[in-house]
Amino acid sequence: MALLFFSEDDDPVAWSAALRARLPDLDIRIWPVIGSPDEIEAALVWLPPPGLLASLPRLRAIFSLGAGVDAMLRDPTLPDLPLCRMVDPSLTATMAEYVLACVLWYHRQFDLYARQQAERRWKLYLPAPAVATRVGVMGLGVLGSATATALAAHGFSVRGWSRTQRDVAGVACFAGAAGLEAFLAGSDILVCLLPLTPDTEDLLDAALLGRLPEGARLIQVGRGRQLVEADLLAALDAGRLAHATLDVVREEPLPPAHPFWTHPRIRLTPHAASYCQPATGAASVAENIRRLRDGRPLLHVVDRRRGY
Ligand code: NDP
Ligand code: OXD
Repeated sequence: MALLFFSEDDDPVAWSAALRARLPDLDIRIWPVIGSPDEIEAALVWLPPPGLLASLPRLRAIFSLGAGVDAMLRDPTLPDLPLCRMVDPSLTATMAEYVLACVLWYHRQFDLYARQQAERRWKLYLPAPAVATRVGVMGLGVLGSATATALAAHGFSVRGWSRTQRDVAGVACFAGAAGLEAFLAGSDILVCLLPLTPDTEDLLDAALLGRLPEGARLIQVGRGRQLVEADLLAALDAGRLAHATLDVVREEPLPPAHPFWTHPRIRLTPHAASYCQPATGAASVAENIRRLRDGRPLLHVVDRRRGY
């Protein structure tokens, strides 16, 4: 079986080595040197150009190098084959670490102190205990539940929101439209870890941000298209929101003239919150290749009707 590898962000050499360590006979074709397209039966990809997967006549399964598959699902030519998303301990651990770091930064008022430094002001605010900071995590899936658990372990008061009711130890769980208002009302720091679907596109708008407590902070690590950017700017400029950390934006890379670059209450990272290490990620891909060869059910198959 030949596997196509396509990614402009991931290291094909490291991935090939990690996969061959588990499947020594695997024939890996790294784009654009793919040989005969009709020999390729599986594809391991991140942001493949639309039409690439449809050009492989004997393709049987698609493995995503990322957890979110929204970009692939937007390709109208995407073959109707099992699409498996990435579930990997390093992706999960780095996301929990990133969000914990951001929450700690807000909890210890580093955003306030950064503004004070710019004004040459020296004023102490006594630190509050972690339990006094209420963090709301939108999305309680693989990444959201691990992140909420890490925040709770640090002592924060954590709540989570999902489509269906979840049960995460140490986390107050809310679900669906009925639970959203109460969830938001108790989120001093809102973390978005939702997949991008028709239901979550533009979800973070003026109405939603207006339901957060006055002076709340936002950590956006889901997908850029979930946030109405003009509504965030309005909420920050009106003082309704105190600050936002954005790892994902509607257009990546962020265009040079975009107001986010210089906004004093926005901190940006370049879609860097979490990363799947080949050394660990290859284990789940190799397992799925074994299952594909043996005709067994694949792991982490996306439900295309739900969009995640
Ligand atoms: P999962 O599929 O495991 O979890 C998704 C969660 O979102 C579930 O709890 C689901 O609810 C909830 N959800 C989905 N739709 C809705 C909705 N309409 N209303 C309420 N809740 C909803 O995904 P992961 O945790 O693995 O990944 C989440 C997202 O994180 C990815 O799709 C990607 O966009 C983003 N991501 C960002 C990265 C970065 O570096 N910035 C890196 C990796 C991922 P339910 O439990 O009921 O199904
Ligand atoms: C992902 C990402 O979805 O890195 O894995 O955004």
